[in-house]
Amino acid sequence: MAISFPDGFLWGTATAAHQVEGGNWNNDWWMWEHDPTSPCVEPSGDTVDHWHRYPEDIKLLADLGFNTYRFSVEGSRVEPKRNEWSPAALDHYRRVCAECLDNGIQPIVTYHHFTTPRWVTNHGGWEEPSTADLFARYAERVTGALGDLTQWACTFNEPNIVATMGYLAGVFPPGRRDSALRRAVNDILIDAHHKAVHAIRSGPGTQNIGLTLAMSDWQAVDGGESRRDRIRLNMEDVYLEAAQGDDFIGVQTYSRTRVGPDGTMGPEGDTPTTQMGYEVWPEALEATIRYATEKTGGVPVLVTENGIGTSDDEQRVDYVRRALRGVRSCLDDGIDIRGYTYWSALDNFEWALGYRPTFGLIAVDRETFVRTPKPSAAWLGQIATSNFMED
Ligand code: GCO
Repeated sequence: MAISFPDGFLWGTATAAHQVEGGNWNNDWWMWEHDPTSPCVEPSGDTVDHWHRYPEDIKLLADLGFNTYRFSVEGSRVEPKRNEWSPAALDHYRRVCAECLDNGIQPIVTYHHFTTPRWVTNHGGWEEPSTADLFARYAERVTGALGDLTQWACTFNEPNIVATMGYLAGVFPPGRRDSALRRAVNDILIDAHHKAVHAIRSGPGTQNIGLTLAMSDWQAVDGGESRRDRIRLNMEDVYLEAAQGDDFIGVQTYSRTRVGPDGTMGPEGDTPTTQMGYEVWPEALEATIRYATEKTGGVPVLVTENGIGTSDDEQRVDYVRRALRGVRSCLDDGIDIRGYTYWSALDNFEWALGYRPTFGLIAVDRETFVRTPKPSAAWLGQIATSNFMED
């Protein structure tokens, strides 16, 4: 049986500047990677040298059949010091957008994907309310340079992860563990999002503007409902509410999380797990698309990330197939889904876990930088080209 997708459906892959470009030494993550007290297993270094090799990568993605590519702009390159803007860096990202368009690919630009310039961190980072205004200025600059070439803008990638991992769990910079502070950071990030939406809308081009959210299929177990709802409130609900009125909501889903009366529980019984330790649970995508739609009051969905860290490429195909069935079932119920971007285009730097997890459709030799597409790349590219999935 073949499953079809709507005309004009966006099919793509995603990356983030710090995870693929290499040499992003002027941001908080680079400092964190080199801090012996952080949980990082290794530094990012050159990553996969996408900074220089983006033409080859974009061409490869186009040849595979994709019609969109989501990437992020590195703020520490664009504004390396307060009020010192880099026209060369902006020009670089303009060339990336142009390269996409020349290859028949719609760029989806993320303005902030986890990394924050060092000078912003010194200014107080995301605990400092005025950082929201600095971010709006930055959004205005980036839009001034790229707006006429782009139609899709994500202000923040997973602000809920920035707040939760950085200010509650302490595993992302700045390594804090303070639940009141985490809620304050949520508010500042939401303020920054709204200000950036306004700045992007005021600039050149016509953008679909939204934020992307790390979502999970939060499942209550043994009476864990109220605990589950409390966790989800500060993790997802406050952001979904803030996204009402946006042009889209970026759904990013990898697995489910079970919650009992005492809190989150690990994987169940013999459910297989991924390199990240998550349960292999691709059905979570359908559940989270439905939840995002309900909580935003029907804001259109773009699946901005979904994927699996695995060394078994057949398992990757199976995972995506099951996830796409869920997308189809949401479409059947009239939910407005604009596209699907797989995380990730390339094997890359997975934050504190370094280069161990392999999410990519394309493997990279980190000595020679040679790219080798995996069978899953051709499989998903074929779906992208035909807008059909054989199931
Ligand atoms: C995120 C980020 C990506 C990750 C991916 C795999 O969702 O956390 O957008 O940078 O690499 O999710 O964990």
